[in-house]
Formats: sequence, structure tokens, C-alpha cells
Amino acid sequence: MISILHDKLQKTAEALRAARTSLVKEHGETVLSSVTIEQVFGGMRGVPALVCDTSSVSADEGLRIRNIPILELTDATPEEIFWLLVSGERPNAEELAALKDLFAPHYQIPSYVVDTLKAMPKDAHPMAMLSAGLMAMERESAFRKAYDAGAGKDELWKAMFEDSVRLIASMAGLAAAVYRVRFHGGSVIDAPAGEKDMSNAFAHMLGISNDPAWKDLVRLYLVLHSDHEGGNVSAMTSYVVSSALSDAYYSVSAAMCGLAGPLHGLANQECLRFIIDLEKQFGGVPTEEQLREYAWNRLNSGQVIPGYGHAVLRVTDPRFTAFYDFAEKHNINDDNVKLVQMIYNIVPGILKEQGKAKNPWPNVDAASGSLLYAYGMTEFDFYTVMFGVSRAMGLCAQMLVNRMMMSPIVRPKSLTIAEMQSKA
Ligand code: HAX
Repeated sequence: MISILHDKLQKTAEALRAARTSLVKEHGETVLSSVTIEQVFGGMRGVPALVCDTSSVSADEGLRIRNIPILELTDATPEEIFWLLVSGERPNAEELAALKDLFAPHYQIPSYVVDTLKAMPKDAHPMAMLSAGLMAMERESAFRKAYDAGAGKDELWKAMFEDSVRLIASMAGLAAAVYRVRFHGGSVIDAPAGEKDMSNAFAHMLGISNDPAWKDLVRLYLVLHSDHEGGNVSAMTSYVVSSALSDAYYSVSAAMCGLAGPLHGLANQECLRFIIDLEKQFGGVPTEEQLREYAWNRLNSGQVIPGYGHAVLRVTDPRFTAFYDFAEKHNINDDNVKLVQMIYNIVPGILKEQGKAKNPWPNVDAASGSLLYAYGMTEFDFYTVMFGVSRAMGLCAQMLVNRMMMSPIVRPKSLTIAEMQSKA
């Protein structure tokens, strides 16, 4: 069955290489943009220096996966999304069955990985555990073995595909093991026998609830966080690391370290902390006036409002909208969710009035945590791990595309301050 997937990806690889060769040969000297000193000091903001075919993010619409708006993909499964990211098409029934057959044996992670997690300090951050678990699993890499055995550059994508499938499937078992070891005394739950569906297996291994709505939330969560083009911290990290022909385990582990930052993936945990702190301070849902005062105090003390703003987006993140719609559809009526709605009504106005944030609207992290909390996942240190399980799909898909294109090692040029001053 794997051959039907390989055959399709072989064609994808050929098309990618042809596009790359012709662009470089016929338009190699075309200038895409100039780079200003402000951009160099400003985190390379807006510099078009990366290729990413899996997804795109526009300021006025947000995420499209292979040119499909994310709000049209909210019924998909993670396996479908991975294949769409990699191949550019949603899988047909045969391809989907083949993918599920490849994923299913790896929901159960090796016991030495669980031992690694158990050996970590009791107060280790779940993201540190996730990254360490991936490092422990590096010995499984088919890519490293293929490279060591002398596989040619044009063939390496096959080993990257093998690693990607195993890594993504293992993320379900690994993340669930992090959750059980860190928060439930180490009682790890085995992958359900015969379960082929990744989000169902993951929901089961977390051991939180059997509510079908919870399982659907896990599925939606995995779909919505899967990719966000190539320039964000985690995607760029895995791209750079893998460009040195480091395998997917090294690359995704490094990316998870970036995702763990509060300005990137950790924002979902920070959002819920913000909400819980608000409720603690006011003994429940505050009044609008109290919320305004709380938000202003936070801004005036130099802190950000988590879940709001974005480096690219200038509208409400459609992924926020998808979670918001989920809450309404399932009639989730708890205080945290009410607060998410209240913050959405008030904070954009405050951020506009303050005039600093270029985008006063919510990003994906503003709503996701309150939904997880509502279904019983109350350990918000864990939320970024949920994000990581999903994002591994986009990271692997992007690395796979780069291996198919036989992209070279990344090596931009840095300048000293004196060199910069001499150009000013
Ligand atoms: N609250 C307060 N101030 C904010 C803000 C917010 N939510 N968003 C931006 N600003 C401030 C910035 O800190 C910056 O201030 P300084 O000039 O004093 O440095 C100013 O507004 C301009 O920033 P920007 O150009 O609008 O935003 P950036 O591209 O620099 O940063 C961030 C984008 C997402 C990092 C930013 O909006 C932020 O810190 N938001 C809160 C944290 C958050 O929600 N992060 C998750 C983003 C989504 C994601 O990657 N998830 O993984």
C-alpha cells in the first residue's frame, strides 16, 4: 500500500524539482524585494526569503492549506491534513487507508521513551519533556540510517517520509505519555488495539474523557494548528536544522523548543492563565469595566495581552473563529468560555486605543485553552504540547517538500553593526 503513496510523492518531487530548476535558471536574477536595516533589526519581518508550498498566511484572511481556507477544512482528520500538506490534494479512500495503516503501529511509543520521561525532574515543563522524548527517539530515524548507508540526495525524501509518518503518529503516544507521567503519576495508557484514527487514539491515551465532543475537539485541535506557512519560529527552526541533513527527530525537537516560547506556542497556556487570574482577582467573571481596568493595568506594566496580535495577520484569526464556533455549536457555557467571548468584545478596542499592536485581533491561542479546560484538561502547562502534536504535521510536510526539492543548507549572511553603519 505504501507504493501508492510513494508513486504520488515521486510525481510531486519531480514537479517540485522542475519548478525549482526553471525558476532558478530562467528567473534566478529576479529581485523579490530589497531588505531594509529596520527589517534586519526587526526579526526579518516581511523579508520574503523562504519557500513554503504547504500553506500560506495572508494579512487579511489568515491560513490557507494548499490554497484551501482553513475554515473549509474543519471537518478533516489529521491524516487527511498531512496528506494535503505534503501532496497538495486531499487523499482518496485508498490513500487514506494506506496512510492510516502506516500511522497506526506507531501510536504506541517504545518503552524506553516512557522511561526517559519518567527519569526527568517531576517539575520539568511538558514541552521540555516532549522535546527530550523526541531526542530519545532519534535512534529510530530511517533518514539517518539511509544517509549513513549512502542514499543519494534525490532519494532521501523517501526516508524523510518514513520518519515523518512515524514521528507524527508517535507524537500522539509521546504527548499522551508526557501528560500521564507529568500529571497523573505515570499511569501511561496504551494505544487502543485496532484503532487506526490518530485523533481517536490520542484522545483515548490522554485518558480524560470519552465524550464524543471531546474527541471531536481533539480532532479539530490537531487540524487547526497543523501549519502556518514557513516563517514562524518553529517552522523556520525545523527548516534550518533539517537543511543540514539532520533528521526529522532532531529538527522537530528543536522546533518544539521554539514553540515553547511565550511569544509563540506557549501563548495558549498564557491565555488561560490570564483568564484564570482574572477570575481569581474578581471572584468569577468580571464586569466589563473591571476587565477594561485589568487589561489596561497589564499593558501599562509592559505586559502583552496573550492571544492577541500577530506578526502577519491583521484580522481575527480564522482558527479562533473555528474554536469560537465549536463552543457555540456544543453550547459550552462555562465561565472561561464566557470570558473568551467577553475579552473578544473588549480587548481589540483597548489595543487599538493603545495604538502599539499592529493587529488588535485574537489569534488561535485566545480560545483554544478555554475549550480544553472545559472538557477536563485543566493542566494548562500541557496546552503547548497539544499544539506541538499538531504542528509536527506541518513541520514534517515542509521538511519533506524541501527534501523532495533537494534544497541546500540554509546560510544567510550576517552583518556587523559597523558594516551596517557603513551602508547607512
Ligand atoms: N498585547 C500588548 N502589546 C502587544 C500585543 C499584545 N497582544 N501584540 C503586539 N503588541 C505590541 C508589541 O509588543 C510591540 O511593542 P513594542 O513596540 O513595545 O515592542 C508592538 O505592539 C508592535 O508589535 P507588532 O508588530 O504588532 O507585533 P509583532 O509582530 O512584533 O509580534 C506577537 C507578534 C504575536 C509576538 C505579538 O502580537 C504578541 O506578543 N502577542 C501576544 C502573545 C501571543 O498571543 N502570541 C501568539 C501568537 C500566535 C502564535 O504564534 N502562536 O503560536
